[in-house]
Amino acid sequence: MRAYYFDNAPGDQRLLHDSGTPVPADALRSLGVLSWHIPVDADDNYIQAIDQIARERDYKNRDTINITKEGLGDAYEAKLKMFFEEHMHEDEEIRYILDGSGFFDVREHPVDSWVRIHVEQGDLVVLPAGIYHRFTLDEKNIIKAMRLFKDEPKWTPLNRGSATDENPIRHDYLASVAAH
Ligand code: KMT
Ligand code: NI
Repeated sequence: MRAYYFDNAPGDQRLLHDSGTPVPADALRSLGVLSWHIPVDADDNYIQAIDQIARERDYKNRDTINITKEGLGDAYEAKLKMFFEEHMHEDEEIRYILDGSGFFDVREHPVDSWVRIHVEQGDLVVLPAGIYHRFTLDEKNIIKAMRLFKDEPKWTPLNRGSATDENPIRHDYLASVAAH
């Protein structure tokens, strides 16, 4: 996993858009973004590592999502568009990348710069509830991810606007960032 400031240049969202300025792991952590690298191995050892983190963090459920033309069918274009709208969720967004790659862009509070996180196979990322973010495939156009969650996930994307700015979960998030 590699993180850097997004260059804000126009053009295909699937390109790197690397400004050349890296964002170190501790800066990501202070935004509440957690990450691990757990290689996907043929022996299925990675499952045990995932199970352990899931136990520690109380993620009781999981499923997998296949973001490809075949995996999403007719919903493909609409889903990709939705993923790339700036939004928040009232729950953590937890993704373990089983195959392929993509970009999570997260807003760095308080300056509101986009930090681009390139996730690849074996990366486990936790975006905190309330963080503004978006997702896109990269040029490989394929990602397969395990989604972990506690109970019934509240994954409805709440697009950024005056309502999300006043959402209590957003307020809790901002308080947690300020406390760092
Ligand atoms: C989401 O909610 O944005 C997604 O599930 C897409 C990314 S999964 C790697
Ligand atoms: Ni999201």
